Amino acid sequence: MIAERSPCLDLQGLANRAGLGSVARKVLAGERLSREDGVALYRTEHLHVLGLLANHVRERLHGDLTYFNVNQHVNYTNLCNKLCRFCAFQRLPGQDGAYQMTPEQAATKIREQLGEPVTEVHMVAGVWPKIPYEYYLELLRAVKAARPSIHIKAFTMVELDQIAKVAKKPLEEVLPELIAAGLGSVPGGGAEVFSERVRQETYHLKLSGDQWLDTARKVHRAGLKSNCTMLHGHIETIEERVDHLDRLRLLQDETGGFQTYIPLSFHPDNSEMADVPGPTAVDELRELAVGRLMLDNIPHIKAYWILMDVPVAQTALSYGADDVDGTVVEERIYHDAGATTPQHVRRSELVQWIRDAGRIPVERDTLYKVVWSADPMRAPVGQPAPVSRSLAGAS
Ligand code: V47
Repeated sequence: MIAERSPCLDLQGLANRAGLGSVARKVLAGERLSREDGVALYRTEHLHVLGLLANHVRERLHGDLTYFNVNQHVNYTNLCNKLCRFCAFQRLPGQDGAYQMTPEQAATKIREQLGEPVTEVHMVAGVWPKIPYEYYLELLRAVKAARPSIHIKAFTMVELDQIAKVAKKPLEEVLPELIAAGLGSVPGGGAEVFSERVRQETYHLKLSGDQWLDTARKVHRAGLKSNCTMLHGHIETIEERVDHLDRLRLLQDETGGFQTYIPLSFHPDNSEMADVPGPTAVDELRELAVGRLMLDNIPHIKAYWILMDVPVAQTALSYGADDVDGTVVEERIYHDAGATTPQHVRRSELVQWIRDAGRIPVERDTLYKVVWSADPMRAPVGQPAPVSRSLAGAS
């Protein structure tokens, strides 16, 4: 059992004074929060009380353990016909900077990192209907051939929907073929905000919330784990965010297939929504904390360091987050949209960032098996990452 960090803290008293008494009672009892509770958490001015509540849950589940992985991203094409207004990465053929890697070029990216202890490739890209089904299978096979031990986490629900379309087969038939070619799990992108209003205004050509969730359901039923996300800090309302979280939570009750929730901070630069300022660091901490508290059935919350300044990601480890993502190597989606973080960090830097935040670094693989641990007693190498109590269970 993982000890809680601040057993003497009068969290209930602090929450009472912040007007969050009834929410805190549920959090301390391990009870599910309602949509109204979610709205109250977003509206509170007492960010630190919100953070303490989220930290309580984070430490109840994981103690001080904080996960990272040694990974590399490959964005195999930026060709895209979805024309999302928030996206600075997409290109049409012939536009400046448009590209599509051949499977062999993607494999070269993998071979370039053979000297590093990479365990995962994260492959997401644009959606381009002229790319044939065989390309996706070849891409998976080429990456696997370049590094047979690598776990391929690839294709958002939106890409999978497109792959099934070009395959001219139901996704249920396509998924086993992708798995046979090397697919190991699915990333969390493409969900945006499930609100139909937001979809009509910003990403109307992409999957609706129901379609995204239904695709995730099929992915989980095929035996694959996935992540889930929410793109926040643009035109969405608090109620729309709560609705999004609640719908993720309901699907997780049904399938148990989500490993990690990642709030994606909107980056406005070079997009059609460049006039929208995007979230502040305080907004990012709030988003992570509310996610930790509402998503009582999803084991991990990721502060994806690429999206936020590194000190914010470190602070987030006390606002509900227990994962910071990985070494990344090369990232296009956020850097095209103005991210100023580095693109590549070394494994040793991730370890140091986590230690500097007062937490215990644990290297995991994609499915949260422990690869290396700064505390092998609490997180034994080769074992699944410990989640100390049943996720929604009472303390
Ligand atoms: O689907 C695009 C989002 C997603 C912008 O599963 C933007 O571990 C903010 O899937 N500002 C792709 N967000 C990223 C993604 C991801 C990232 C990190 C970890 C994981 C994981 C998955 O990025 C897209 C879209 O939702 N996005 N443009 C933008 N300007």
